[in-house]
Amino acid sequence: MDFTIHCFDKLPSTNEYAVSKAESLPEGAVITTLCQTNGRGRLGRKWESGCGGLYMSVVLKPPAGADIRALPLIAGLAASCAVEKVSGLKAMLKWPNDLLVGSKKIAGILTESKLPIHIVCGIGINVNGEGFSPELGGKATSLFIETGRKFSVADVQGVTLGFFGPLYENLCSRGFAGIKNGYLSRCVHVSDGGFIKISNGGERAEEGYFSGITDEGALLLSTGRGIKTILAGDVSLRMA
Ligand code: BT5
Repeated sequence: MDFTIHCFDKLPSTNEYAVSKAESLPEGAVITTLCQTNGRGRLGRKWESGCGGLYMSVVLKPPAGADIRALPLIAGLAASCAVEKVSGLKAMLKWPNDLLVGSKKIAGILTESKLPIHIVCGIGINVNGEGFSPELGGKATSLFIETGRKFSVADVQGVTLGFFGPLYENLCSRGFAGIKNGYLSRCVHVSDGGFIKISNGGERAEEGYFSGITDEGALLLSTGRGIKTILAGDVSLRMA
């Protein structure tokens, strides 16, 4: 897949920009900026976006019939592979798409679509940030904080896209089943005892043990009342 990079000094949000222009931009257009003034997280949350981080949104136009429900998972996988390649750090994946180093978040993914055929995949990686606001309560980290080294954000971007392109093409043509083992090999739930709590907006939280990922990218949770298939939600980790 060919990527065309559109680079800005400052934007409110690369996702917001890419979603608003998705119709006229070709597949593979990448919107990137040095900092965001209104970086978005999921469910209306904020993404802290000071200078020195990677903020990019990729415009995707998947072929009709492609099952891309696992897109956030493969974007997380690409980011995890890239973090390891550039820094040697093993960033583990917390379903569906957070990247953690230890218990701290180093990257996040936000997929948004305006129309069913235009999907924007936003990737934020904390690269050279030296600190975060107190609101994050010490729960965020960066490549710099973890290694004491500064990195070229452009390199981190290029390496991330280098992993993302083939994974996305694979997902479109063959689905998530063949990628799943790669995801699981970096999945924190497999290695941490597997006890998790899932909240989903106003709905009652579910608790249970991680029991796998489906071929579509949903999480299987083993609860006292059987195995539940979780399609979306926020996962908190709790060691068993
Ligand atoms: C995410 O949301 O993790 C999705 C983040 C996506 C950011 C990218 S940057 C490029 C593109 N353009 C955008 O506007 N967004 C995307 P969520 O799972 O809802 O996590 C948000 C939560 O993470 C916040 O409520 C904070 O607790 C925490 N947080 C905020 N900024 C952070 C940061 N820089 N590093 C680590 N944690 C952060």
